[in-house]
Amino acid sequence: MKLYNSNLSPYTARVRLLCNVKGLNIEYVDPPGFRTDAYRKINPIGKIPALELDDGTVLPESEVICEYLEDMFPTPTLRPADAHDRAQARLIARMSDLYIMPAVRPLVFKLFGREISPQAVTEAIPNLNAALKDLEALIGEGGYAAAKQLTHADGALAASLMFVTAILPRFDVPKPLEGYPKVAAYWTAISKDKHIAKILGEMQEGIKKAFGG
Ligand SMILES: N[C@@H](CCC(=O)N[C@@H](CS)C(=O)NCC(=O)O)C(=O)O
Repeated sequence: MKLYNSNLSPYTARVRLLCNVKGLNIEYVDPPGFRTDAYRKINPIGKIPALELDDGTVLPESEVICEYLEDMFPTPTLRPADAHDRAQARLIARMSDLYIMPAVRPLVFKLFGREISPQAVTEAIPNLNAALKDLEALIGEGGYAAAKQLTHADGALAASLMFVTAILPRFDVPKPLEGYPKVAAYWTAISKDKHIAKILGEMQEGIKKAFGG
């Protein structure tokens, strides 16, 4: 199998977490540009990640790819056994995808020099604070996002928080997790998990390469 990947991307990082934990033999390749005609022929959405299966089928969307890898390669698993814990893991992964990442995205686009409205940039930090406030109320305690064990939610959330803590200081918010003690404690604890540390290190390299610092 082949993963269209970039070390910078939090969405690809969460897929690499599963590949690493499961010991999967997956080739990582650069896409031929984003949203280009050449890449849309491979993945019509034009974004990374996309997983190309051995029969040529291509799966877009990080969540879908993670679920597929869990279904196909169930051992070891990042899905908690208990249904309630699974729901909590899915909830945190969705909060990351639906609220945290969309709040940070305009700032990332701005750093990339993309055309982005001043209003979107102005609204980004309040939107992010609203998302972090909600996360503070729902995040698991004990060092993991859910279930007191490493789950696929940690791939999603830790990668998002890597973006938050690396990007916000470039917009005069040096400590973006200040004011969210449970989220900050989670971030400190999860960064020490060896599988998470690996994907965060790769993201850090990608961020440095793209934006310097
Ligand atoms: N919902 C998608 C989001 C993927 C995404 O936005 N990927 C970014 C890289 S971090 C991308 O490919 N962006 C290209 C673009 O927007 O032009 C997922 O979970 O896979």
